Amino acid sequence: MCNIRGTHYLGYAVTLTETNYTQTVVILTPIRNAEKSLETFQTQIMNLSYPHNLISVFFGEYGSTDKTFAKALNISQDLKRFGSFRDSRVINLQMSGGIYGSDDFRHKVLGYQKYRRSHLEAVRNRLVRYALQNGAFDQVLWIDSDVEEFPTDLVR
Ligand SMILES: Nc1nc2c(ncn2[C@@H]2O[C@H](COP(=O)(O)OP(=O)(O)O)[C@@H](O)[C@H]2O)c(=O)[nH]1
Ligand SMILES: [Mg+2]
Repeated sequence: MCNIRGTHYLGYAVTLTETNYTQTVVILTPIRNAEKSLETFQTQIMNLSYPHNLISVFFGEYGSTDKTFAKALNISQDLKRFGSFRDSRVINLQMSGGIYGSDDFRHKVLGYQKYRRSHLEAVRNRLVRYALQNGAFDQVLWIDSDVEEFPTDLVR
C-alpha cells in the first residue's frame, strides 16, 4: 500500500481520504432528444458524494423533438429542492444543427462525424461561456447525459 498525496492505493482499489472540500464545481451537460437517458443521469448526479452545496448542474438544450427540455427543467428543480445542489439550470442554447437519428446512425455514418463533432464542441463551448458569465466556479466538468454509469466519487 502506498500513499500518494493523501490518496491510499491498495492494488487497484482506491480509497479517498476525508477532505474539507471548498472548491465549487459546475457540471455541464448538453442535451438534445435525451428524454430517455435523463432519469438515469439524475440518479447518478444525486448519488455524487462531493458536497452538493458546492455543485451546480447546467443543462444546455436545443433542437429536441421530444420532452427533453421540460424533463430537464423538472430535474433541475429536484436537484435544488431535494438534492441541495448549489444551482441547476436548463439553458436554451439557440444553436441549431447537428445530426439527428438513432445512435447507430449518428455515430456510424463516417461522412457525418467531422461535422457532428464540431457542432457538439461548439455547443459545449457555448454552454461553458454561459456558465462562466453567470457564475464563479473553481472547476468545470462536462458529463454527457448518455453516460450510463460513473463512480459516485467522480468529482472528489
Ligand atoms: N444541445 C445539444 N446537445 C446535443 C446535440 N447533440 C447531442 N447532444 C447531447 O450531447 C451529448 C453527447 O451526444 P452524443 O450523441 O452521445 O455524442 P458522443 O457520445 O460524443 O458521440 C448528449 O448528452 C446529447 O444529448 C445538439 O445538437 N445540441
Ligand atoms: Mg454519447
